[in-house]
Amino acid sequence: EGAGPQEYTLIKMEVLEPYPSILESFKGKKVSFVAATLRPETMYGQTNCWIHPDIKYIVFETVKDGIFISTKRAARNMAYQDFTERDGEFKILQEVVGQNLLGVALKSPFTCYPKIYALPMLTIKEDKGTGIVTSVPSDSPDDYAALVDLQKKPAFREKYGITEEMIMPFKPVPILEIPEFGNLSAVYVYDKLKIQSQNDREKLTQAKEMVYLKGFYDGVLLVGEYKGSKIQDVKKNLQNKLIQEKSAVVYYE
Ligand code: A2H
Repeated sequence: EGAGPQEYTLIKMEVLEPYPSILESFKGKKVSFVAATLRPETMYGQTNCWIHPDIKYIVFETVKDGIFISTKRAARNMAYQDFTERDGEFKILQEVVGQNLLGVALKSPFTCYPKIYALPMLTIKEDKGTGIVTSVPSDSPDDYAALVDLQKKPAFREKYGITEEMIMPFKPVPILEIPEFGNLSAVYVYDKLKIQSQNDREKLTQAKEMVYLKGFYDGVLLVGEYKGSKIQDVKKNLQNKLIQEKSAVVYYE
């Protein structure tokens, strides 16, 4: 990893009723899955949330933002960044294995889909961010590959109790135009490199490199209040907007 700390935007994905039985004791309280992203300007294109079925997550209380779900490791980091009452301390309200969070309905900022679902992704790393990822299949090759896996493999869906209604209506949304790659850049590189699945790691790394730099320097927003602007000029403004409306917070690790 690089020299200094990495800044992430933590997106608060709010759990919608009905709460899954595992979260029943939090009924009536605001509970958010928190997802670490480097790309706050892409939140218009969220179609779902990614959870690793085998990772252990915890439920804990923050001072200003309600109840969060993340890995314990991320909670500890947050406790040193003024998220909790006492520096470095956090109280585990509950532990929950990812599998039990799959299929949960969520409300997330900026996306055109009023309700999105928590779905399984097997390449999530336990030691990065919160262990929860927000999915933007239009612009993230990893997200697009994982979504296609679920769409074309019924056995994979069924193993985790994921229904068609949680996946099929959620098409990638054109939110950024990138010269040469068009307005669904992740779909373009996925097809171009003939990526087969979320486990196609080499090609996915190549795909990410292809879209990332080009997107950052030449990408133009197609939606929202900064429609027509270059990403590099408005990325910070969009992060600030999410923070001001209390849909996101800044987090370092
Ligand atoms: B990004 P870096 Cl549109 N395991 O957000 C695997 N991936 C994780 C993760 C974890 N524990 N935590 C965060 N991430 C993802 C948006 C996005 C992202 C787009 C395009 C590229 C992209 C929507 N998903 O990331 O290793 C999150 O996905 C390309 C790398 O710190 C986060 O930003 O560089 C990014 O990886 C952080 O990865």
